[in-house]
Amino acid sequence: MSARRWLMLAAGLALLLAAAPASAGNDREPGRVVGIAKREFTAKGLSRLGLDLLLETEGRIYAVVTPDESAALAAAGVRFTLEPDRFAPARPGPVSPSGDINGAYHSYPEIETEMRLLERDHPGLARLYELGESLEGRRVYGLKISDNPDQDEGEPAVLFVGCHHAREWISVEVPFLFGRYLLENYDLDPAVRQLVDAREIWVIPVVNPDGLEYSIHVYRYWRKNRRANPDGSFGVDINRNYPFAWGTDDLGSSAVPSAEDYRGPGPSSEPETRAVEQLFSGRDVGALVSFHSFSQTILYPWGYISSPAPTEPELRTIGETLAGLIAGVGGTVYAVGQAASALYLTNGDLTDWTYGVSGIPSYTIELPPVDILHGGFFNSEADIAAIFAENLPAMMYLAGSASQTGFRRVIRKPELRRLPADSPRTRFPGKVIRIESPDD
Ligand code: 0X9
Ligand code: CA
Ligand code: ZN
Repeated sequence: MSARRWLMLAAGLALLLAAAPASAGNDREPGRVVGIAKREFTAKGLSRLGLDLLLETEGRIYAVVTPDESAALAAAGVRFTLEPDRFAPARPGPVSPSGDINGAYHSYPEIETEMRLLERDHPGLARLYELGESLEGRRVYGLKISDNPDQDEGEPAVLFVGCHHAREWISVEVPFLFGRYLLENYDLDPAVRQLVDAREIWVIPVVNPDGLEYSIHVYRYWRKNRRANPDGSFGVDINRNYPFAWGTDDLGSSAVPSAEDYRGPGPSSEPETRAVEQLFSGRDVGALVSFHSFSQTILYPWGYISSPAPTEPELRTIGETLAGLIAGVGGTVYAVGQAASALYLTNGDLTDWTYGVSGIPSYTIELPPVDILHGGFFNSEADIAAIFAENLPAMMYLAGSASQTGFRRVIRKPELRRLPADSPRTRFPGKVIRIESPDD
């Protein structure tokens, strides 16, 4: 299922799940999501209200409103529906021991803590870098895993990136767990040791920290970052913002700010995009995986045109090898194909950019489930370990084979900011989490 087809179903699904109880014990009262007919929205000039617009689909506009705003809508006689903003998991999993609203999944502060612990516990192998800062001031972290991590040993770098899209929570877990696995098994498994010694493995579990927090605390289906657009809507699709074939047409991305695939006002306009770019541009990267969900598909460039990439046979062969390794673990089938034809046209996505500027094998892996009937963006907490396990051999293989395949070159070499051990954690600006309890 493509994201677009999913969008068509989203409103219907929301109604279907409306009866599901919100997770118990929430201590915050975020804004409510309302749906308003587009005709009424336009006729009554509601764009002037500056509501936090989420998306427009099937003739309705969805927005997040504060209690004051919903009272104002009601007073103005606007007909709106109250949409559920959080849903129970599609498949029952164990209740999270922590009782967090995102359960076993990592929120931004949780992943920040974990990344720092990994560096602290494996000082000979791991270094944590701040690649950039999100719009709301959260760090985009990159963890470098290699022997002699303070030295540039000229080893091919391999990047594993997650969470371009806020609601794709499983895409945070897989790269993070891969980093942890390498560090915890370095002394135990010769294959891990060999790999880590010969490579620089970089994991960036959360490219879009502001969106992730918004998806956890306000609106589960949030996709983009949290850019305040001039038309009152929010968000740029970071995976349409990279500077290769950016905005070449309106099929692969949208120029409309409220659209789910809004490409932004210009290439690399978003700090989250630039954070990934500066890591990539400064290193001799040999391969890259950008994790997304869902549909169990391994996609390779091009996404912006349907004609084959210059090294299409190699991209396909490696992709099929990855799929074979995944299926070998527990039988899960991931389809393989060129992004533009197997999925849909995209322009400005990460993998077209990395392939376009350096020719390296670049993959988008759409993690499980296979379709919306199996949960869509909602993986059970119990499935995290299995989804990581089935992807592990493929990640090991790609990292191991990354070498002189592309026409690789270092584009520019910016200095990355190493985090001093005593640097404070990200301070939250408090903008993203709406705490508006009517009782206050
Ligand atoms: O649309 C996307 O950005 C990705 N799919 S998702 O449903 N997770 O949003 C796919 C990107 C595929 N890459 C290319 N087409 N180049
Ligand atoms: Ca090294
Ligand atoms: Zn995605």
